[in-house]
Amino acid sequence: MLNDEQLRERLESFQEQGFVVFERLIPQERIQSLIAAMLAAEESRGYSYAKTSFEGFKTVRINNLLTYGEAFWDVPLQPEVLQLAEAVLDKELLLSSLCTLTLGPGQPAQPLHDDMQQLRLPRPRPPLAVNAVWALSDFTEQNGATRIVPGSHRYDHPPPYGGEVETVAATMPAGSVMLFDSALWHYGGANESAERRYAISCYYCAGWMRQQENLQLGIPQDVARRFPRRLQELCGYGIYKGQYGHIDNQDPIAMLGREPLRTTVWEASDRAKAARSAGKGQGA
Ligand SMILES: O=C(O)CCC(=O)C(=O)O
Repeated sequence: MLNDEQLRERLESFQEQGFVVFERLIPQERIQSLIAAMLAAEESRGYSYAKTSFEGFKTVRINNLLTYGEAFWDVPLQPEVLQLAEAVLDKELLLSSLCTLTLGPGQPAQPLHDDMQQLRLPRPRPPLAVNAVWALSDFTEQNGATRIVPGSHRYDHPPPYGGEVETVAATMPAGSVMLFDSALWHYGGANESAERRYAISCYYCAGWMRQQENLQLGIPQDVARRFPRRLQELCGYGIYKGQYGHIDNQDPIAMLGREPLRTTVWEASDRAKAARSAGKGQGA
């Protein structure tokens, strides 16, 4: 975990530049086990490439990744990454999507975009989502390291989709994780190497937003029941600010057989009222 000073530094850098890189965060054995799990997932799906230019005709993207085995369950829970994402959004953030980004040789550059291109919200704006790109290969200029425009999350306009602008390649050694604000202008680079570029995108969003993947319906409940509690909460089994996401005033985590801890704002306000009255009674 980051200490207070490290967290403050990272947060300031994230706010200023729109991104932060944690270098060599993931140990070699973990990288290998994730790649092995990704290959097994690909095999189970018949090694199919994506079908749009945005996703990449020579790219394998496996969505709903938590359903492909326990090897992926720790990814959204990686302590330093989650700690920074929580500091940027808040502790009631959600996992928005988890998918592989395996760029095959010959994959052209992705169109320039930001990660909220469909939501035409005013800019600049407070961060609404944070993408954590896990580099499981060395990210190089040649193999398609993500290309970014540092500071562009503060621009007052969105990127011209697919436009040509000056970018820098987010080169980083395997095992590094780059977190960036969803408003940052970026795209996946072209893979001009002979090797695949392995990566995972772990995308978090504010707890009140609709998630990009429908994780409550997309992950079978018997699978979600086996997740650690924090992962269940990240997938949407929780109540944001005691109000958003409740089921008949109950914390939805009860559906997974867990003890509900969160109460709704209405219950909380009655309790606070009762406590205030009890306090007055004692004082009288
Ligand atoms: O593959 C990459 O490096 C970036 C992918 C990306 O930005 C996206 O799919 O939104």
